[in-house]
Amino acid sequence: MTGADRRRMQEPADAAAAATRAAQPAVLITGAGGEVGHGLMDALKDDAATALVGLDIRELPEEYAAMCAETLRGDICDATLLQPLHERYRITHIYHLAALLSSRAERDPEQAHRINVDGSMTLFRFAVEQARRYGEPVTFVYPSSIAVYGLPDLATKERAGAVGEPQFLDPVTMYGCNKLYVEHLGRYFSRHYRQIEMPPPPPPVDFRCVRYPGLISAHTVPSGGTSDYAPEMLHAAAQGEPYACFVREDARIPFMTMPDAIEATLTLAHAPRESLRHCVYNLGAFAPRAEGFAELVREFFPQARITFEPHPKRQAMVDSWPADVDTTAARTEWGFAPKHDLHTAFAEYLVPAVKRRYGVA
Ligand code: AKB
Repeated sequence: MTGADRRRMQEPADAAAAATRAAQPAVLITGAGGEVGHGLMDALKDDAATALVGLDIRELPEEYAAMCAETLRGDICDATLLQPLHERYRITHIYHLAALLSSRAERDPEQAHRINVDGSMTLFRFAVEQARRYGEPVTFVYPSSIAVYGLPDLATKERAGAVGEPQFLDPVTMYGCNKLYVEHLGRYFSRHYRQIEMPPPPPPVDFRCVRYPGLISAHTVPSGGTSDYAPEMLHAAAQGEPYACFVREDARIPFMTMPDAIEATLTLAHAPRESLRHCVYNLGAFAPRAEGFAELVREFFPQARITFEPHPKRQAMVDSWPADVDTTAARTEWGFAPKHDLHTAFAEYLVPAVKRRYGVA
């Protein structure tokens, strides 16, 4: 190698080092105004070494905006929104939460594809540019979903039990198709990016993905999802309102509490790279039938008025999702260990917190 060659190789490294010195380390959260976004911001706000940058289509509530070094309001597909961040921040982690959930996505599939897929591609491009400038891959944390699965019928769902990550990947919803495709994009950017170049460039992205089950929070009621029947049932009972559940009594999918989902997402984000053998991990903590969930709600709120009035299309989506998921990979590779089972979720987290929230004795 000549001296000129050595200088040519050294220059980008020197430029990256200078840029790194000038820019502040930061975490970017898209969809920061949603329930997972709030949970992540609550958990990350005290890390003085890392700035938070929150992006959402809506204005962030003041309390959460105050946790951020910078907030961006706008469309996730708008690359110009992100452009100014390159100069100011070295983004170490992206938590890409912005998405249109499953029921909403079925009402406007084209829009869902734009937000869920094109929006993700905008973020991957942003990560590539960050990696080029700062000479380090960006840890890209992506919540996927049980919606990536598509079980063909109830008999197969019953037989399959706890489904593993590579099984039944034939989603029937636009949202599920979008999530599965972005999982593949993440694997591409972290393992095969520009593979034709010799030598191939270092991976711009360290992609880490969890497939969330239905999530239940005591503090927020989700909207636009199809697993929403469980949190809706609980929040209605706590407010003394009747609730007509949009799936059958025997409908069954996995769930976990919001605090366990936040904890798991952060644990995966910070797990040592060498311990991770997969890009995508199932998460889940309990998998009751809708009727089992209603029984527990009635146990804690004896006045609860719950009926079952299945919506055929939303029911079909839930029927296509697994009754349970196999979480062995997450448990063994990075120590996934949810604190709440179904009973402690109610007794120790959901019921005390929703009672406080709605001022119930
Ligand atoms: C939805 O219902 O769309 C989401 C999910 C299962 O990912 N909660």
